Amino acid sequence: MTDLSRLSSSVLSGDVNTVRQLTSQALSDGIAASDVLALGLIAAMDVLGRRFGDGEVFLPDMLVAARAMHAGLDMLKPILAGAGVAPVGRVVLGTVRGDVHDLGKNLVGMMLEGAGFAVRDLGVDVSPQAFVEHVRQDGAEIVAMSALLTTTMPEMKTVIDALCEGGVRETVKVLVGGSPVTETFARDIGADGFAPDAYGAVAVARLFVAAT
Ligand code: B1M
Repeated sequence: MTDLSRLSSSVLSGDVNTVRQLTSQALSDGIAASDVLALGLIAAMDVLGRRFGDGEVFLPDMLVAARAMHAGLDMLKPILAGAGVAPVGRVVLGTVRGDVHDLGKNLVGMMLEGAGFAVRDLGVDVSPQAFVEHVRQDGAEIVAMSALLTTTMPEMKTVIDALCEGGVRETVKVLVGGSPVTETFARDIGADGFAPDAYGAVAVARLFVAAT
């Protein structure tokens, strides 16, 4: 049986080939994709965050680890996202302006796709105007924003303001998340929902479309 702690260590050391090999092996061993994700890939990021906070690792270490995590995520995506499901709603997704963290946002996108949502992923460092334009273009029912920095969280409010100014606030539900984001913060900025993780994001998005 594949040792998922070895997978975590390979992510931490940025060993892309071993990450691919162990991810594939774990799936062949019958380990659920969600366990490979949580216990192998996300676990590594938690360790990395602690080490970065303690000054034991630096930005380049985080970059190589993130690249290795992407390699594993790419292999899990087809399984986590499922296939050929009719869209149950349209989502415009992005990491807010000034923020380039995308692993959590990508997971949210994958899970939403897996739950049957059509997801327009605008990427990272997304301007408020881009959110508004794509809501209009796609006729989206949900705007989903991710922020990983305390300094970029306020951008979420700026996006909500832009949706109001653009006359589309009433047509969408706004979902926010990311490690520094809390339910209270979400309420304070006028978002419609908050989720602590990608699974929660799907649950909230389902509630949104059920209510329309
Ligand atoms: Co950065 N970074 N980083 N970083 N980085 C953090 C976030 C930090 C907590 C590290 C630390 O200090 N311990 C810290 C933020 C401190 C703060 O603001 N309080 C930090 C910092 C300071 C920075 C820089 C400022 C460092 C510098 O330049 N001095 C810089 C900022 C760059 C920028 O954005 N402008 C920076 C840069 C980077 C890298 C580019 C090197 C890299 C990102 C690579 C990439 O994403 N492609 C990076 C990384 C990897 C991290 C850590 C180590 C890991 C983040 C991650 O991917 N986690 C992180 C420490 C940590 O979080 N442990 C850290 C795994 C991911 C699956 O989890 O994104 O939290 P997460 O997503 C979760 C939930 O939050 C939730 O669901 C996901 C799980 O299911 N979620 C949502 C996320 N979005 C959601 C949206 C939803 C719902 C749920 O609804 C729409």
